[in-house]
Amino acid sequence: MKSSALTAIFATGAAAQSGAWGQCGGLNYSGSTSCVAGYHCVFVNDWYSQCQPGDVSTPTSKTSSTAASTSSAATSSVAQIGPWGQCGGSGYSGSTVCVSGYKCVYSNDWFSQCVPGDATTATSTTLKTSTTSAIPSTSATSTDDEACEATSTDEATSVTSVTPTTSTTSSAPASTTSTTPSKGKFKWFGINQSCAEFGQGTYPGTWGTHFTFPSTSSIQTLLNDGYNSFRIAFSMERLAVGQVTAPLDAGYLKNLTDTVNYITSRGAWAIIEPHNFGRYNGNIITDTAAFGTFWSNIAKAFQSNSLVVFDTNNEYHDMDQTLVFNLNQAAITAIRAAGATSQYIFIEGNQWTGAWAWAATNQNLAGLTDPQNKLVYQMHQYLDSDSSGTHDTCVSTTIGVERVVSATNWLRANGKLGFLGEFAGGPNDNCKTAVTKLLDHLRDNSDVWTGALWWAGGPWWGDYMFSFEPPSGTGYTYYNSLLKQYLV
Ligand SMILES: *[C@@H]1O[C@H](CO)[C@@H](O)[C@H](O)[C@H]1NC(C)=O
Ligand SMILES: *[C@@H]1O[C@H](CO)[C@@H](O)[C@H](O)[C@H]1NC(C)=O
Ligand SMILES: CC(=O)N[C@H]1CO[C@H](CO)[C@@H](O)[C@@H]1O
Repeated sequence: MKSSALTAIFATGAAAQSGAWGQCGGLNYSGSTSCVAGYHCVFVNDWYSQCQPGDVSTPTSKTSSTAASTSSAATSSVAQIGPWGQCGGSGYSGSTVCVSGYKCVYSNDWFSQCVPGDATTATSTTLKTSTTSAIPSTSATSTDDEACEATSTDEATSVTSVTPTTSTTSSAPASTTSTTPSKGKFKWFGINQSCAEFGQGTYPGTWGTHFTFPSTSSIQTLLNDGYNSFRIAFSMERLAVGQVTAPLDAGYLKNLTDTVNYITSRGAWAIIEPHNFGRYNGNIITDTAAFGTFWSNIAKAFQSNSLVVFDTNNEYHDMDQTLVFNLNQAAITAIRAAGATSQYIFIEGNQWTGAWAWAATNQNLAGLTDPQNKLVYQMHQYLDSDSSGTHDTCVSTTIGVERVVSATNWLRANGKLGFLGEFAGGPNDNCKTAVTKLLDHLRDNSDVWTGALWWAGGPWWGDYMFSFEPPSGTGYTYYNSLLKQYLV
């Protein structure tokens, strides 16, 4: 285990101190009740107090009687870190010893964590941080695929109502600073819907040739299966023709709106997403004011529909990190200023919004502000060797968990909510287990993970290995019964 070398350093300290986010109090807790510099002990509940950022001299209102009652334990020579506390990592100077029943497990170079388990059976889960994320070729513009169906709202034959479970447990406001993992239900769970963004590079292109819209009959099948969330990809270049600030194209907007309304009128969520990678016509968008105008125009169009979720852009990458912040903030500010105040806004980050890279890349996005406090951080994670989602093989059965755990920790440490907006696995046992473990991890941490979406459905996927298009898509036939176990 990588972090064990740190133990020696710490054991020399006379009065042990708990590390960042470590336990520092609670019933039956026998470790140190003082925190390392820059952190103070905050009462969470009777069983758990935690070292959180802040000065010791500014105690929070609820100073624990319980934490104080255990102060006699401060005599122990080696502090022990409580459940889910940090126990190692580059730059970390706290204790590397976990309380009984927990063991210190390497998450990544910056973070090791006390997880349930016997300390003697050390698992060295070496995180494979893939450094490349290949550009996906969504160029499957198979114009001749007769699986393609046009959006037609009159296909709405079986109007099975899907009750959107707005369970209060999982819809906590973004400001909630959760400190301990909790298992609950997802708020959003569903399928990406492709095709309106197809034909990339041909703008505006021709409906039915270069692009189409998701099939409402397929969406209905997925609604019947119980999915409650659909992420609809579209092209900025088709909605705002010629320039980012252009008034929205009436025809494309109508088709997008028809798809959205089909979904939301049945009580499900429609996440609308410019599939643009932070670019317009292939050029990085640098005019944040223009980007704000674009989002203002969209927000006005969907202002009254609170089941719409605004997803600022798909997978920023190879961009200045401050620009990624500024584009997201411009979108948030413009959406609210346009009067769309009830909707959630999904933030995406740099490095293809990859969960595996999030903590190391997108720290500045923790500073985004929303007057409505309804931001959710959307990340993507694939399970193949380069995290690109272009292979049907998965690295291992644990790769999904290994790649997202640092993001889980980031969300909790920053008091944010996350959402896994894209994931998938090939149709094989290895991937199936990896997907299962990944979803279990998200659900076991549903205090910070609000849900997930499979990539992807859409009428033009043909025999694409991940196609979730009913009735015969490869992903749909192989994974539907598994995914249904995670329905909200
Ligand atoms: C905590 O202490 C009480 C009283 O000693 C005991 O009954 C209980 O089992 C302990 N709980 C744990 C989780 O150790
Ligand atoms: C919108 O969809 C209709 C079919 O429902 C199609 O005829 C039309 O060309 C589409 N327009 C655009 C811009 O997508
Ligand atoms: C599996 C797959 O193709 N996933 C892609 C989903 O869409 C985004 C944007 O096109 C890609 O980055 C993903 O790789």
